[in-house]
Amino acid sequence: MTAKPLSSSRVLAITGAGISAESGIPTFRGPGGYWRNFDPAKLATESAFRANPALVWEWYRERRAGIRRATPNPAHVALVELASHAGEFLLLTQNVDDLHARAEWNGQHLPDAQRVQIHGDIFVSRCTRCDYQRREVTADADSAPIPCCPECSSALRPGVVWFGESLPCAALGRMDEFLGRGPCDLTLVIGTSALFGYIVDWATRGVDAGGELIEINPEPSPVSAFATTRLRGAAASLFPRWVAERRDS
Ligand code: BV8
Ligand code: ZN
Repeated sequence: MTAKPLSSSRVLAITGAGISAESGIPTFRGPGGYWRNFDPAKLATESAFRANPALVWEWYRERRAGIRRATPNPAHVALVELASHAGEFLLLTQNVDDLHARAEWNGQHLPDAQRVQIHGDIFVSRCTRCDYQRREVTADADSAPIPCCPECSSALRPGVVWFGESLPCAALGRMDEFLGRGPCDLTLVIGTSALFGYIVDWATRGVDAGGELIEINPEPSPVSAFATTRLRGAAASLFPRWVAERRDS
C-alpha cells in the first residue's frame, strides 16, 4: 500500500511515558517506575493525597526536579519535524512532563494548539478548593511541605489527573473536535502500554477507516493487534529514522 503524502495527511500522534524514557524519566510500569517502593498508581490518587499530602508532594517535587534536569530526546524532536510536514497534526500525550513542549526542530516547537495533555501538567499547582492555579516550571514558588493557596489558604495539589478522576473536559473536547472532522490517515502510538480504553479507542479510529497505525514500542500493547506497522524497539532511535524515510518518500 503506498502511503499518502504527509503534506495531505491528517496525523494523530499518541504518546506515553516510553517516549520520555530515553530522556531519563522513569516510566510508570518499567524499572524505576516505583518510588520508595510505592506503586505510582496508588500514589497518584486523591485518597493518597488526602491521607498523606506531604508524601505526595515530595514525590511530585522529585519528579518535577527530574524533568527540569531532563532534555527532549530525538523522538520528541522527530515529532516536531513530522508535524511540520503533515497536512494536519495533533499530539495527544498522556505524559505530564514538558518535554514535548520544549522539543525544538529547525527553530520550531509544537504549538499549544497541536498538543493535548490528557493527564494534565506536572508543573501546574492548583487549589483544592478555589480555582487558583499557577505554573512552576523553573522552581517551586513555595517550599512548604504542603503549599497553600494564596487566595483561600487551602492546600494546593499537582495539576494532574489522578487515577479515579475524570479526564479534563477541555482536552476531551479538543480530541472530539479533531477526530470529529474526519478519520486520521496516519496514527502513531509511541511508548505507551495503552492500558486506558480511551487511548485504544482514539488510536484505532483512523485505522478503522483505512488509515495507517504505526506502533513504536519494544513491547506489545493492546494497540499492537490493530497496527499496520509495528516497530519493536526504542523510540529515540527508531522514530527519527521512520520520519526521515517517510519525509523523503
Ligand atoms: C478515567 C497523571 C473516566 C498522574 C496518570 C479509581 C481508582 C483507580 C482507577 C480507576 C478508578 N476509577 C476509574 C479508574 C480507571 C482508571 C483506569 O482505567 N485504570 C487502568 C489502569 C485500568 N482510569 C482513570 O482513572 C482515568 N480516568 O478513565 O475517567 C473517563 C474516561 C473517558 C472520558 C471521561 C472520563 C484517569 C487516569 C489518569 C491517571 N493519571 N498520570 C501522574 O503522572 O502522576 S496516568 C499515568 O500512567 C501516565 O500519565 C500514563 O498515562 C500512565 C502510564 O501509561 P504509559 O504512559 O503507557 O506508561 P507505562 O509505564 O504504562 O508504559 C510505558 C510504555 O513505554 C511501555 O509499553 C514500554 O514498553 C514502553 N517503552 C519503554 N521504553 C521505551 C518504550 N517505548 C518506546 N521507546 C522506549 N525507549
Ligand atoms: Zn484557593
